[in-house]
Amino acid sequence: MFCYQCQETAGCKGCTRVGVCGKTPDVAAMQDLLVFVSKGLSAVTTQLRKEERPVSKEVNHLITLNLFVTITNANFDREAIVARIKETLSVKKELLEKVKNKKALPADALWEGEESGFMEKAAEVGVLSTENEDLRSLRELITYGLKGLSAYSKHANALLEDNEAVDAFLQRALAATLDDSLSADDLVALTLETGKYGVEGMALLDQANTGAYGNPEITKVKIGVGKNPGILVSGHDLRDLEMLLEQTQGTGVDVYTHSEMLPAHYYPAFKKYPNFYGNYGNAWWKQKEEFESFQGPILMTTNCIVPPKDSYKDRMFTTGAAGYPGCKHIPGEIGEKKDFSEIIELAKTCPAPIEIEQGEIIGGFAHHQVLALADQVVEAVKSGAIKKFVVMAGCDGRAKSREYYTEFAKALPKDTVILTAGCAKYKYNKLELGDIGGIPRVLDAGQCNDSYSLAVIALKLKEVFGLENINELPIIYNIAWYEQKAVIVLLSLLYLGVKNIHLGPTLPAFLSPNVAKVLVENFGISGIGTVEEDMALFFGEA
Ligand code: FS2
Ligand code: SF4
Repeated sequence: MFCYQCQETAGCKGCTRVGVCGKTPDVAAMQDLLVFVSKGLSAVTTQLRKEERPVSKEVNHLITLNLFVTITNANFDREAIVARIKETLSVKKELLEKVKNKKALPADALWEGEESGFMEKAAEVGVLSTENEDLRSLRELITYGLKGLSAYSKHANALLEDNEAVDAFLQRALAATLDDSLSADDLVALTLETGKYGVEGMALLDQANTGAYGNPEITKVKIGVGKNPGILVSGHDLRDLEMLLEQTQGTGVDVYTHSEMLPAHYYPAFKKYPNFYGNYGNAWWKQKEEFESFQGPILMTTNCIVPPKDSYKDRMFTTGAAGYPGCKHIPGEIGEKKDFSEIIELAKTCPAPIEIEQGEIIGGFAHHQVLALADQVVEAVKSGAIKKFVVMAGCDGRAKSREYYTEFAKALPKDTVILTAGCAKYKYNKLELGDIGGIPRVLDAGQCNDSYSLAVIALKLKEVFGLENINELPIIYNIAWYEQKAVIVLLSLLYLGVKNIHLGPTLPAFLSPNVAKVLVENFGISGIGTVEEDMALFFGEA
């Protein structure tokens, strides 16, 4: 196997024996093949669109879910992945018959095969099959961005929102990674275009989430526990959470969020459920301890899954793109009502969660709420009470080097405000960093996709201050990344013209020296230093 798509890749180079995430070589092979056949299907759909033939939403959804399944920590279930490869090949075969000009298709798009030949084919089509390291780097950068975009599209689709232009681009770009005639310059241009559609994809999801559940508002979320048994919901899918909340009414079972599901508490629509208790635990990587002490069933609606311990494996469930062998998967297509009764019945037999924390945390600072406070914020900037905003969005992870983010947050001057989104916030959201004239010093916009909110806020501030360029704002970008959704967020920020982003704790292994040089020269991207060095760099003081 060879995989280097996430920040925790072995030795900052690539996982070759087994994934640091727990992905085994046979699962890695099937994920490589699923990406490959999705590229083939995308070449076919792209040609059909060129021939002005329609492509159905179901096919769009198949491709986005395929990519989502291959995101880090989403799906470890070989059988489920094999089933998706077979379905993709069968859909492709059907669509191929409708293509008039088959000669326009790359040979890879014509590949067919039986399960007995899947391992052999997978060995030919992995990341290293592109020999030139710069082309490989760009192809993978685009593919990882598209994986992130697929995740966001899929969440919007679950709320019955679609954007054909986003799907058409996603498939065109995916197919382009099979095209040997494209130069490095062509692929750089396609990388930036991926960022453009990243913004559209996040805007679509923002519209889907706020349309269905209202605009996030300032909310205090309990982090202690109640006396009832509970169900812990992790991942990012708000529609799954909604269905679970509906089905748990009157059952005596409370629902808790975990990790990236925390921001669900900020939406008005979920506040009407009396059993929506609070948030339990921290970012994804602490789940081994926290799922054990939770004592009740856990529903993983997406990544990030850590291979479960036997002590709670039989009470861990997956749904949607998520999967783990031996954990029950709750089925349900887009638009269908999922049946969570088995989880609820199990919860009734479980003890209440063991308390691991007490108190409350505050969040809900997505664009609508922050813009409602715009006068206060602008006044604080004009008076000098707020000197700088620091965007510290992104992901959390296991690496010890990520303690940098806690120390960085603690060391920030008291006249700075952190803007955050994603699970990166768990490194500092319980630190009690205080407020500036009533504005909390950590403003949590929501999940990683709500980084879109941070861009909307920046664009609005640019307008209010009458600036020409987004980079003239007093905003520092110090982003933590882990998996591929962070890649689409990064490409989206680059598309919006944001320069001098600091990315850590390490730069992606999939950036070849030449590709990294392009990003440094054109966008001023850099890594992080020590907290002391970075304080001096950003604020001129140690
Ligand atoms: Fe965190 Fe994992 Fe949100 Fe990533 S829970 S690293 O999926 O997308 O962020
Ligand atoms: Fe390694 Fe990350 Fe790939 Fe897992 S997803 S195999 S940890 S590079």
